[in-house]
Amino acid sequence: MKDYENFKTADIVAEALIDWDVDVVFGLPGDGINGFIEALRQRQNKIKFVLVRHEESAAFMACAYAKYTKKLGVCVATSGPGAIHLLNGLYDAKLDSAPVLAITGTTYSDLMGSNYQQDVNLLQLFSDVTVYNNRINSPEHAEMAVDIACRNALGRRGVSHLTIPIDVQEQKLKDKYSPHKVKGHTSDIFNHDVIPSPELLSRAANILNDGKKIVILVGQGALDAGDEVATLCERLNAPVVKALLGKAVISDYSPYSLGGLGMLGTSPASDAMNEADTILMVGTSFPYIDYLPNPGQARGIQIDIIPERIGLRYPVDIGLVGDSKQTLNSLIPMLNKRQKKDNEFLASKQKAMKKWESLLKEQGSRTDKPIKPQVIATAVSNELDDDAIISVDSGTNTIWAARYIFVHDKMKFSLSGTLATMGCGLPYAIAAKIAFPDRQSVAFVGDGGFTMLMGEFATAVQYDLPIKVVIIKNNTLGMIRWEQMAFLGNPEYAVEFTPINFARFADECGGKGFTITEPGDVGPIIHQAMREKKPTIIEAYVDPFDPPMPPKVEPEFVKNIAESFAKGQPYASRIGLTLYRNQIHERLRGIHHHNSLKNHDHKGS
Ligand SMILES: Cc1ncc(C[n+]2csc(CCOP(=O)(O)OP(=O)(O)O)c2C)c(N)n1
Ligand SMILES: [Mg+2]
Repeated sequence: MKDYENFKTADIVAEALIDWDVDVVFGLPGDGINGFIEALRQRQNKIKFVLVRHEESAAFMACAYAKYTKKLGVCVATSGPGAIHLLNGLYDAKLDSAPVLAITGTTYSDLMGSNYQQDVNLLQLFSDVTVYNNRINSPEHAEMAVDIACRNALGRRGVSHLTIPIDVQEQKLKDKYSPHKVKGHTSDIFNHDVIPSPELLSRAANILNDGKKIVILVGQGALDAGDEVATLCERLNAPVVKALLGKAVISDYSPYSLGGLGMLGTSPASDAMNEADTILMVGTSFPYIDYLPNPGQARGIQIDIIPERIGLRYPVDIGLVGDSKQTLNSLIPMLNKRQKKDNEFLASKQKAMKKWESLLKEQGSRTDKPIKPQVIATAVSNELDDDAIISVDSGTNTIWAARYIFVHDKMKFSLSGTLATMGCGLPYAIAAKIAFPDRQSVAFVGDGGFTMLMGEFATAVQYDLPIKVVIIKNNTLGMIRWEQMAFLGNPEYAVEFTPINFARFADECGGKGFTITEPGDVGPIIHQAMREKKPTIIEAYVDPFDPPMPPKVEPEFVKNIAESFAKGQPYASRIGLTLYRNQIHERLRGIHHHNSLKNHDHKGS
């Protein structure tokens, strides 16, 4: 507790943030929030202010900062339009349970609700996205409001929002409290150590000890528990499947990893889920429930720090509410160590994984022109430092990154997992570089997503953040082209862009630009670009007709594509040729992994 007598509201808010160890704030000023900006100016040696070009980026950066550091992410915007711009990034934080605090301005308290300039009812607007949403009414109210907002964002893993009327930002604390307020009653203490009861742990251990085909599914909640997950795999001879936000939980090179699950996952991971008799979910709310075992097929145990997440996606037998690392550390000693040879299920999946990896290797080393996007992702993967941080966007680029970028266990990897919004990759990479200046920060993005917030490349230049942005350039909303054809059987519509020279854009911003068009240049250019000292863009021209194939091809997919061709798909012959060539290519090498098209049900049931 500090004595804030004569401090303005804005100063009290800034001081309270410092008490919560906030050391960076992302935002953009305006007359609705200038009082608070002045408080930050006066404390710039304690809190760094990162000026963005679009408030949506500030929210993405706060979200990514929270994801990458596990600390609270904070963003700031002015009343009305600035606050409205934050929303998409805040929803990203909400849907991926990242602790973020948004601070906005609001019009003068005696003009509120009068259709005054930039007068927007922000409490109402932010009510759906937040776990805590409040207006600071006076300096006497400020410290408590910040304490509650920070504790809620961290404790409930979501978004808190505080809005401060312009006049209130300037008011000074006079120690004039209401009759029931007690000065100094609030604190900045936060603790979230949670371990389930020994009784529940032992019931969970019994189920795991009985399992024959155990699969461990990990998500971002297990990012701190990689060592424990590896120990668990060894004890149980069980493979691990990773939700995309949990890609860095365990190395892609681990013999226990079956890679990702779902549309952008691997075929051994899907098979493992189809065959499992026991599933252990750790820190994940992986949304595609059709890729999980059928209800009743497997006994289930779920570890999650958020109680209401238990049983959300799979009818588990036991829910262990707790921190992943601590819970696993309590659970592991209760598990019987299996014989090394008692590993039939694991071994079969490891064998399938070898085949899958040789397919990826084959696809990632093709020399076609136009270049296959998989080749770019593979080359990027080869140039990553052991502790690189990779931020990905939304589109086919997500699939290439998920499959062809291999992470070691010291790396970090993130994206907009549940909201799956475009535009996040660049702001995420900037936040990563600010949080970890000595680590390589790479954004792997599509040209559509990049264009949405490309102004932030100038932010990277302004703050001298030598991030590397790899743009998969297909001049198309690539993912949508395939969705229109393969999901609905329609010809593509409204998916093509006029190209932008991104390499020149990079140079003009004061960074460095590279262009890749020749297959032979892929490795050398990416190698060189990764060593640049300036913020760098590598635009890689790729084949816009290469399909993002799911791990198993459904006949529906083929049927819909044929239908879209029949209805007049404009590039039907080029697409047909690409599909045909890809198939021939893989067949010739005898490593085609897809189940025959006759076996259409990926669940095998
Ligand atoms: C903000 C937003 N708008 C629209 C979408 C729907 N969407 C998903 S992927 C995609 C295409 C992305 O295109 P691009 O960034 O060029 O990546 P590509 O698929 O070509 O790799 C679209 C429009 C979305 N996810 N987010
Ligand atoms: Mg694209």
